[in-house]
Amino acid sequence: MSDKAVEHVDVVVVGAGFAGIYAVYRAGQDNHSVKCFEAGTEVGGTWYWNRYPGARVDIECLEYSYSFDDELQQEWEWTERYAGQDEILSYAKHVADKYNLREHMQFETRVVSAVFDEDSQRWLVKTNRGDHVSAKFCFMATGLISAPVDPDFEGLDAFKGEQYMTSRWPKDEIQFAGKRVGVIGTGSSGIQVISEIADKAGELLVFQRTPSYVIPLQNHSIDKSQVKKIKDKYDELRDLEGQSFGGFTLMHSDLSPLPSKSAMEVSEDERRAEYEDRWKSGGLSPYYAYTDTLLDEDSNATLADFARKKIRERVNDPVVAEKLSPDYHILTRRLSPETNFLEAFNRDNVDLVDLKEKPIQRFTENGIIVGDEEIALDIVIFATGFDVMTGAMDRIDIRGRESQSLKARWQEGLTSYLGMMTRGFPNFFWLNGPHSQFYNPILLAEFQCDLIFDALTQMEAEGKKSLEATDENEKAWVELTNQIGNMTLFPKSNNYYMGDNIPGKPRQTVFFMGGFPMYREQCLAAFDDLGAFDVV
Ligand code: N01
Repeated sequence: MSDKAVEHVDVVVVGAGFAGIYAVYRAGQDNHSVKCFEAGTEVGGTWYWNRYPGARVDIECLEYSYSFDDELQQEWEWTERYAGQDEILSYAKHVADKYNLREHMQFETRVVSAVFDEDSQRWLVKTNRGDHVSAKFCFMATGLISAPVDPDFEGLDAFKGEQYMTSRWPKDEIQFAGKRVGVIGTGSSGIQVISEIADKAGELLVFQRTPSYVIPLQNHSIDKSQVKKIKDKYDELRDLEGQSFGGFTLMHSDLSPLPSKSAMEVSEDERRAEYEDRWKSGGLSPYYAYTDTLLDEDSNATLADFARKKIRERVNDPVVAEKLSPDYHILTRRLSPETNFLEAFNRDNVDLVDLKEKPIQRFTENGIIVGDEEIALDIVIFATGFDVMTGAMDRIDIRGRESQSLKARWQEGLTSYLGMMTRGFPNFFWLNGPHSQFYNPILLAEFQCDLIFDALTQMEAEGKKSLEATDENEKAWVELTNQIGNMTLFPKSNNYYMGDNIPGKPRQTVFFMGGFPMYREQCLAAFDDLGAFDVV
């Protein structure tokens, strides 16, 4: 395809998920001309692509939503405590429409390269449809968990059944009735799809390599009196989110989002009661039970033992329960809130295939060979995960000063300043990306955008053109991020937080794990007067 004429804008935004939507909004508020490219046909990002049966958020919706405009917070009515994919997608569309953001967005267009031009000091962005945009500032809103790992199984081409990926689910409804359906992968996506289709498929075969720790989501219709209380004082909720580690507050319970004790400081009875309360509250509440669950192996073991006991209580067959019980440090892989996932294994039409006992050998025309047995399938669903944090940007040819490639740089080890930018790539920012705090992604995108756009305004007022991390500050940030990561238990298990699911990815934490209050403090100090940057 031949290149179109070069379009000049102030800001280019890549991706129209929640972060991209807000970046486009902020750019408009600051009177920047802006162009946003999105590969999907709609806004929504994760909630556009992951439309598999059962897809649902696990942060309460009143918190998993924008905070920037009280009118928006007040007018939107969620129907469930944890909304499903279609409702969240409707919310994203509503926001895009309310603020007339679509006029700046071009859909079904994938950015293929972003190259910094030293002469013009601008970013030249190209797409798979021949677009050619020159921008002063480049924002990557490409998602933290958005680059799927494509299935790479021997013989897959020969398989004659239907194949789907949870992360690229088709818009048409899939018929499962009477069919033999296989699901490969038992992370959060696999768990949600398995729970949803267990009673719809003729037979369901769950191919599990690593079990996940699970907890009931405890979803229910929204409690209108609770909503009224929140809406009357939304600011208080948003403040509390900002004080919490992860940007969610367990609002539908009396449990505290700000833990103050070690699990080892309390008696066994007190601890058990605390965990029981958290299981009743559901969702992500165990993350906040004690201060040291992710720091101390003994504390961690108390929660892991409790979670395994709950698995045994819910699964009838003790052999299956044992196979569904993880043995690694709990929370070092994502806890998966679910609805009736474990009960699915009590059904006659559902079987667990333990890939640790019998690994997948290859696909055939009719199904999969595990160990030396062929299992016939009509449908296979891959829920095999993502190249987390770096993957989406690595798939674009991004080149900074002296043509250095971001992907090549990151293959040597992850670099960033404040999880938003890196040296050698001036005026280039990412949202919710590598080294960002592990935090409610919608609120984090707002926080990061606000800091960056305010900085751009200040910079331009001072007649400056370029903002870039200093070498010294970047090194200190990388060191701090890795130091904190190494204080946690994450390096002690095999997980995507350390890049373990991607062969060849350098092993180091891809998230900042210091908690939002610390992250915010570091960011605010750095952006104060822009003293921490090279601004020219
Ligand atoms: O991906 P995952 P996900 N053969 O990486 C298995 C968010 N999310 O899409 O661990 C066999 O967790 C792999 O096995 P193993 C949430 O942050 C949130 O499920 O490599 N199996 C693992 O079981 C979540 O953490 C919600 O041994 C293979 C699975 O595939 C993140 O997205 C819902 C395999 C991948 O699990 C990612 O979740 C959904 C192979 N060759 C997602 N390769 C909410 O509830 C991989 N696997 C909000």
